[in-house]
Amino acid sequence: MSKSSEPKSSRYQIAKERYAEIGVDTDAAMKKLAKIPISLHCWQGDDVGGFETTSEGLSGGIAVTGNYPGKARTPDELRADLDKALSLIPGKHRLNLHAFYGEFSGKKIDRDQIEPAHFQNWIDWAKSNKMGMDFNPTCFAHPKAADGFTLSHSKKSIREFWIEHCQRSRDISAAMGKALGSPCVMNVWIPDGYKDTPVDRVSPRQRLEKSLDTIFAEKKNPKHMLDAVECKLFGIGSESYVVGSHEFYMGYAVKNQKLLCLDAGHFHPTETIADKLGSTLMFVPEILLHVSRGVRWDSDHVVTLDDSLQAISSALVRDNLLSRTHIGLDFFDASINRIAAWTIGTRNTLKSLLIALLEPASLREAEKIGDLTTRLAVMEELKSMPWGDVWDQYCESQNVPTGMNWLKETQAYEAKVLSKRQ
Ligand code: RNT
Ligand code: ZN
Repeated sequence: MSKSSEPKSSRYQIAKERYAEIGVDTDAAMKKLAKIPISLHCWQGDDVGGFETTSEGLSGGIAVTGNYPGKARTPDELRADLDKALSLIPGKHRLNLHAFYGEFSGKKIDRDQIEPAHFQNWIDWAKSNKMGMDFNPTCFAHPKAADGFTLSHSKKSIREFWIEHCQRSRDISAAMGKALGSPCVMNVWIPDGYKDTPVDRVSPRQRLEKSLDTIFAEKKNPKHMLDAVECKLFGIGSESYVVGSHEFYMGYAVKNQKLLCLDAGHFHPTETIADKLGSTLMFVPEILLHVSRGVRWDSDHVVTLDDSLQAISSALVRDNLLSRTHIGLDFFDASINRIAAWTIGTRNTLKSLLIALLEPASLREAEKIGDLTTRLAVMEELKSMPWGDVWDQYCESQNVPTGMNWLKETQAYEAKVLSKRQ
C-alpha cells in the first residue's frame, strides 16, 4: 500500500511514535493548538470596503490589488463567506471588525455617530458561533482623512472628529467584549504622515499623544476591552514621515501600559518582528499581532508558511508568550478567491504554531548546557519530521478538511455562491 492511500490514523500513529522518540507528545501539542484563537480580519472578504452608504474608496496609504470576482457586497454575504472560511479552518477563532463595517440601514451615519447598535448583528453572529470579537476605529477612507492626517491633524476640529470616533469605538468594543464574555482588543491605527520630508517632526507627535490621552481617558473594564496601538514605518503617500512610528508607539505603550500592535509588514523590508516579541513583552502588558506578509513593501500579501512566520510562532511558543499575545491577521488580496485567502493564511498561521509546539524540550536543555552543536542539529532535523501527518490528524479531529480537500470546497462555494455575485 502506498503511503498516501494508508488511512490517516495510521500515518498519525507513525508520526506520534517518531515524535515520542524525541520526547514530544503530539496529542498534547494538538490540545495546546486548539486553545489558540486567531482573529480573522473581516476586511479580507471585501477588499477593505466597508458598508457605509457613501464610500470614499480606500485611502490611508494601504492598497488592495486584483479584481477576482465574487467579493462580499453586504454584511450578510460577508458573514456567509466567513462561515465558509471558518468551516475550513481547525479550531475556535475570533472576528476582527473595522468600524466602517457597521450596519447603518441605508442611513448616513458618520464616523462620529456610530453606536453599539450598529454592530448588533455582528455581535449576534459572533455569539451564535461562540466567537470573541476584536475591533478597530476606521481612520481612513473618509473625507476628513483625505489630506493624510487624523488624530495628529493641525486643525483642532479634525482631531476632535477622530477622537470622538475612537471614543465611540471604545464603547462599541466594550459592548462587544461584555456581550461575548471575552475582552475585545481595540486597535488604533492611523495613516498620518507626509509624502515628503517634513520640517517639524515633533509637533504632530505631540498632538497625537494628546489625542490618544483623551481617547483613553475613560477607564474601561479590561474584561470587556483592551487598547492597542499600531506603529508603522511608511505608507503610500507617507514615505518620508509617519507620525505613529515604532519609537513613538513603543514609548507610548510602555508609558501608558497599553498593548503594542506589531504588524509584520510595518518595518524595513528585511526587518522581521519575531525578535521584538519577547523583548517588548518585558515592558508592555500584552501584544497584538498583525500577521501579514510584505513583498518589497507593506503589501499585505496572504501569509505563507515562510521563515518569518515560523520565527514568530516559534518565539511565541519557546518564550511562553502566547498567553500575553493576541494573534490577528492583516492581509488583503483581491487577486485570488477571498475565502481561499483567509483559509490559506489562517491555516498557515496555525501550521506554524503546530510546528513550534512539536519541538522537544531537549532543545532548550542543549542550549542551557552550552551544547550548541546539538541545538543546531536538532533544529535542522525537526524540519523533516512528519508534522504534516499531525496537522492532518488535527484537522480530522476538528472536523475540517485535511490536506487539499478544503480547496475543493472553496471551488464549489465559488461556483454556487460567489460566481452569482456579478
Ligand atoms: C495599515 C495597518 C492596519 C490596516 C487595517 C485595515 O497599514 O496595517 O492594521 O491594515 O486596520
Ligand atoms: Zn496592521
